Amino acid sequence: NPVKRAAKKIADSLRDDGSAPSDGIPGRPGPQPPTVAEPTRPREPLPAKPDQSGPATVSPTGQPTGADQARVAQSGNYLTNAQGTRLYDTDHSLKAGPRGPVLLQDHHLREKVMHFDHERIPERVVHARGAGAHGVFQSYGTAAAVTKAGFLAADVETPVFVRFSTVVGSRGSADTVRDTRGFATKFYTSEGVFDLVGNNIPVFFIQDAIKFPDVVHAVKPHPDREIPQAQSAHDTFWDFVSLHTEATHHTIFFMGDRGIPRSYRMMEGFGVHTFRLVNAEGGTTLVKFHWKPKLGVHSLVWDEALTINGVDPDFHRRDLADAIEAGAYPQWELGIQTFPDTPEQTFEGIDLLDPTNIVPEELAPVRPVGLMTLNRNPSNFFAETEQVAFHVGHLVPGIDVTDDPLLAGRLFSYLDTQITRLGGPNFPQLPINRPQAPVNDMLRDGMHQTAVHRGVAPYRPNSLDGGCPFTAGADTSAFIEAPVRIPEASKVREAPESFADHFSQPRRFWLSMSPVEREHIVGAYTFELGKCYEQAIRERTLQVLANIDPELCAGVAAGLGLPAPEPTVPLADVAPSPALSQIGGTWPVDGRVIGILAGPDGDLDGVHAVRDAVLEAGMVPLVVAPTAGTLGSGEPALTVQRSYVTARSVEYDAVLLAGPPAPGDDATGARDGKGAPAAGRRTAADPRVGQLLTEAFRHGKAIGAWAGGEAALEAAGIPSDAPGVVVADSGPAVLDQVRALLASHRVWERFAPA
Ligand code: HDD
Repeated sequence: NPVKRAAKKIADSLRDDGSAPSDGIPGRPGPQPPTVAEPTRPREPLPAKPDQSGPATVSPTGQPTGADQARVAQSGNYLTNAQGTRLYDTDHSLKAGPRGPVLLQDHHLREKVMHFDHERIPERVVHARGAGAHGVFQSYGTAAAVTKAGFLAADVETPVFVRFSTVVGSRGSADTVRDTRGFATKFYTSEGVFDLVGNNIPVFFIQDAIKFPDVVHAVKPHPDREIPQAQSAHDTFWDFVSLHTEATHHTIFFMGDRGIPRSYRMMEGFGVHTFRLVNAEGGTTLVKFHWKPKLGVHSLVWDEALTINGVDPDFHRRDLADAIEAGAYPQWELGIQTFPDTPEQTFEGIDLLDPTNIVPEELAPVRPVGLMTLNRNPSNFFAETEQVAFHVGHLVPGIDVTDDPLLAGRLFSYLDTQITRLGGPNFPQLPINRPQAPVNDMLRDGMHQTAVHRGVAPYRPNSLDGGCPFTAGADTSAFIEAPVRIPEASKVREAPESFADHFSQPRRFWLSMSPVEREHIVGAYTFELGKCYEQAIRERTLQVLANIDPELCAGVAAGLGLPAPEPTVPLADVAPSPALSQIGGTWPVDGRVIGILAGPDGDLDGVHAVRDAVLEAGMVPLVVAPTAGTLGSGEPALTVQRSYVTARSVEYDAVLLAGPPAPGDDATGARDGKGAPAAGRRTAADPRVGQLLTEAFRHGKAIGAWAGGEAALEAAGIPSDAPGVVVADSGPAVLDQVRALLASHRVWERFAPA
């Protein structure tokens, strides 16, 4: 009888084990198993038992499977279905005859359409539009005294992935809208992943995370019509920030030029909150993180940003990818401002737990601790840039959080949001999120589990897996929270009194701006409020501006045709922080784009020479001509990168005219006797050249001309002795001077207030 045989087999095996009751009846006392104490020393997890194994890592046909599959997702010569079965047709559904009904048994059709139906995942609720890049972080070791973080020790190289983003717009919105930019960095350190999830603005709209849904609901499109897209210029945003005045500092920052960066490569980044560093002796220091771009901090001008939104909505994304592809790797230094970790957690009277505050660099200098270089573009936008999941709670030993109430809420939100966005709790297993340190957690199962865990005891304490995994200690790189003393207190829903000053820091920002930057800020507020319908919102915002500075308020009030109110608080007596201004220095010109306008009659040898010199200087030359194709017959012929149809000045940092280019479609007449455009007026004759030049001039860009190019300037009404306009004998001579102008980013004199 097979049942009896099986029962005897089980009974025998139990007896062999010594664990069966003496009389074979379960529950009766008998010989007990040897006691297994919980092991006390770490060792590798037990090897899999002989009958335990996950999927083979190499299939019988030699194909990697399992974990390696992620790296070889597209391999082999033949189209297959998702199960690896080769397909002979992917263009026709399986039908009963060519005109017959489609058959339900067509698995390929169902699989293909099912997968397509689910290709989109929910976009990020904020920061939906972004662009990413891989790189390395090289530490200088200068932070070693204040933190034991391994990746900040001397001369350690750590892989990184960075995602830049706008905040408000959806995934398909334009890059150059006025907005804060996200600057999130994932460090794949040997002690686990550290995420620095920052912005290009050093302060935030709110002091407490409980207000985040409010500020985001206010800035997102109106719920009834879902307009405007990716804009703060509407009633609900200004309604909120004029009532919730702790937003004033962040708002003036992004009404300033930082709201429209020239490039992701030319933005600062900030950790915003104060964090806590812990050193090898357990000593703690408060810290603010800063990213300083090697190329300087530069912005667009508003009119330029508006044009780019239409002409090239992917402007920032393209700029980043092109620069990396061309080898012009963007670089940032990571810097720290450090403050003594006193019980008050203030520095020079500034509350360090209030994320609407900066500490001026003049009071606490930013000390460089390492260099980040972005040197590799993602190979798949979705797999990497879209699926990357950042979290302020991804910390490593040596870096800890503070009690900033905004940070506390973020520590919850970033884990939570990924459950919806990435479909379950196993998002850390996605290739872009995988730590590069060994992972030995006790998290199991769940949606999209791709790990094939071994062992039987994902719990602690255990004896069955030899007690593994073991917990580490301070000497074995464990993350141990700094034992910060919590002052005795009652539970309250309150902010500290020190959070109540909403105007002195915005005033410092305003006073730190140059006249040109102030003019831009006045223009930005005037534009945004001009887009609001509610008069009460405009008036209330003017009151906020009056509390920052009367000149700012008067400028905006004049633009809105409203009276400027008097301040309702005493104007703060604060010193400016020159480090906040973007104007006044000179920076490298790497990766700057030079448009070179030429026609067949232009000085093509000169264009060749200038092109070479531009490349030599690490900049990007783009030859612009009336039509696409090539220019001239010389060897090598000049490839035209932009025709008059596709060229707009907003793409270039400077424009050069290499003699009179031939006309495109001459729209304005000016013909000679044979119907051809009149010599010398040819360049001028094409309205698109005129538009390109006047735009570039208006946007404060350097313009250069030689070999007759001056005629086009004259026709466009641009005086050849205007600031930033260079006329010389040869292309290279022009380029030399233009290059010097580019080092200051723009020809600022052109914006001088009247
Ligand atoms: Fe946030 C995304 C930066 C406050 C909730 N945030 C997100 C990203 C950046 C920031 C750069 C995009 C990350 C990426 O590229 O995937 N956020 C900040 C900064 C803040 C801040 C600098 C203040 C100092 N955020 C903040 C608060 C909350 C959130 C107070 C919620 C209480 N943030 C989120 C989020 C997002 C996010 C909803 C959306 C997608 C994601 O997290 O992964 O959880």
